[in-house]
Amino acid sequence: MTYQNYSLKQLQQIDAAHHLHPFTDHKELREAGARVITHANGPFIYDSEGTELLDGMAGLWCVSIGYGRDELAEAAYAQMKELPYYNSFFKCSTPTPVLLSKKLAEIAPRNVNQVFYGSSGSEANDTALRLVRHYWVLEGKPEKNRVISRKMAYHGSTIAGTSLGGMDAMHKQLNGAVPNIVHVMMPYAYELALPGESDHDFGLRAAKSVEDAILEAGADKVAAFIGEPVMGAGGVKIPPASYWPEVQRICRKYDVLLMLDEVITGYGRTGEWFAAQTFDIEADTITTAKALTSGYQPLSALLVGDRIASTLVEKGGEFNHGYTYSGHPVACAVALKNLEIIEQEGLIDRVRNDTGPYFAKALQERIAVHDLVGEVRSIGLMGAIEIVKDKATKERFLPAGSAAVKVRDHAIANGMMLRATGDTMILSPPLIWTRDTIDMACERIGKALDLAQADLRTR
Ligand code: PXG
Repeated sequence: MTYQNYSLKQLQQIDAAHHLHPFTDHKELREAGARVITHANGPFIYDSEGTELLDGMAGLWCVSIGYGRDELAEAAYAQMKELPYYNSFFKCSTPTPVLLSKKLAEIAPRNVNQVFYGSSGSEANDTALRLVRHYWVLEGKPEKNRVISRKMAYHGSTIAGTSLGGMDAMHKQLNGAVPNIVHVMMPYAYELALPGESDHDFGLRAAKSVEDAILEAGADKVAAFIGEPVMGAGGVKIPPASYWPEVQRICRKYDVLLMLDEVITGYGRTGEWFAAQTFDIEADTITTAKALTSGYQPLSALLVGDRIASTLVEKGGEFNHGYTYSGHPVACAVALKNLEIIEQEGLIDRVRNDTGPYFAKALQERIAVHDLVGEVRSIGLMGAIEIVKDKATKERFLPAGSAAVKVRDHAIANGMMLRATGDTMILSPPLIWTRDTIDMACERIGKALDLAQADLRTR
């Protein structure tokens, strides 16, 4: 590759001149210059200066089997030579999406047996929204078109994704969302539980906000509820055990479809193939992407439950929706190999029985004790660290988010890539992490917390 002929400074200048980045303040970026990641191996990424960083975010919640896996490169190469592309429109198909669909039907919850492909989680959620609304039209209830979501949910960045999501900053810039989507409270006990309210009771109260929204609109107007089993980008918010069973009960009671967004939780992150299995949720649609290919190719799979799929098939008529790259042969070949590796290496069992519990214990014993930490929580290999000024009162540093950014910057300077969202540090490591990698991460995060604390004291 020819980038080696460019200096870091030149790459940064060209980047600033021509490249608009996602979720970026471009004025700020142009002053600082981008960190240029040039290569990666196993759990480590390397920048153009040769700095090695332990990747605590698996790229962006996706590189589950780690970097530098020749098997995936070879699967892509072989497929590109044989058939780089053909569409799945007009009664055509190609072998790899066929076989991937079979595999996904095998590993998905029992009521889920059909797959619709796209290239990103956002696209898959767009498909999901269109599909549930189309379902109710086919069922003769076109007025049943409202979708209930949650504040702080992240469902992608297209117009449908942003509208389904509950991020205020994104809605402001949308300046006009897809109609008939409402947002209820999130199941985030750390900040929203009332004094003395148990986790159990809080979970029921958060679920009741879904019922209240259904009753307010009228059940005959509500198509579906959508939620991430564990809210990811919004800060790894793990609901109390009482939450999902109650949401499920409410959806059944009012005949409201249940849409799960497993773009982050899918393919092993919570210690089962899907968080639907971890939380025992029966969903009508499951949105997946990211770890489906470990990020080696862009691919999303909307898993569609039997209820919707059978109506679609039985009632007939064309579903007027699809993408050029739906069922892309190369992306599907890479996904098949990726799932095979996850299985062969027993990565999901390892998360459930070994690294997940070890990660939870390490965070509790080594990170939660720090003065700057209000709470740690984790499920499988996704975790959060709440940064506070005062552990007892949960008071935060001002301005909001500034302390977490300090922790992040010190972490990066100490060889640990992790992310801050608001005042929450997020961890979502590759599933190949071992106990040793977890130890290394905790040591580096601990150091970052100490250094941030020293800064904050002198401020
Ligand atoms: N749903 C969920 C739950 C996601 O986390 C999407 C949909 C959209 O997927 P695409 O492939 O269209 O990006 C996501 C994506 C972050 C971050 O900062 C998280 C995501 C994307 C970008 C940044 O944590 N998740």
